[in-house]
Amino acid sequence: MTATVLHSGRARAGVAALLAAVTLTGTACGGPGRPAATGRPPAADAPRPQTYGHGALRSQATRVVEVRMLDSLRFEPARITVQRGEVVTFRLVNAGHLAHEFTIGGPAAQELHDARMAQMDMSGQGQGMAMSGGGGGMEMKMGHDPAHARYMKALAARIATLDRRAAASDGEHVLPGETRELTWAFTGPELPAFACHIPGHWKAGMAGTVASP
Ligand SMILES: [Cu+2]
Repeated sequence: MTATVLHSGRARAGVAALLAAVTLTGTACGGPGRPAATGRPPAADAPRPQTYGHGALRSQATRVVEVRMLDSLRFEPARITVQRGEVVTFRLVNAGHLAHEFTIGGPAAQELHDARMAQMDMSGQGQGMAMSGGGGGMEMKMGHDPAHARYMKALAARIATLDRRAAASDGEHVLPGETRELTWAFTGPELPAFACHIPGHWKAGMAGTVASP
């Protein structure tokens, strides 16, 4: 029930957030040649711009940073310092009883992942994955609601738009009690952020920043 309420709030904020994300991304990417002018979406396997860096192999990392994922919907630490060009392995420790995830990337990638998670969740596909471990399954009560249909259509359009603009990103789901790793090369001109996109978590503040020393 709580998560449904959060979704409604997020839906209302959606248009403003989308406009903000698109504007930010257009600026941050500096127009590195995504073929938006053709009106044709890029191929699904087209390489993403590496504006914020890219995923890397564990063997390339020179440092391991442990990030704990807490049921208070916070990362600990929530601010990480990296050198430009550094390759870091994040050891993601879910120390709580809720499922969490860790997505690293720029603003459009974060918006895109959040919208995809909402789409899965609202269409009923994501219940097992997103809600496992919490004991509080999402209740789906909006199946034949025209407002829900409009929301889903707007969400799909938003995802298509963001998908054309998002730079490279990477993510890991971490179930309660699990530890997973994700390696990222901070080689881009911009530094990414990180966030948890289990429905409601990002909006509740489960996000972190990356800064240079
Ligand atoms: Cu989370």
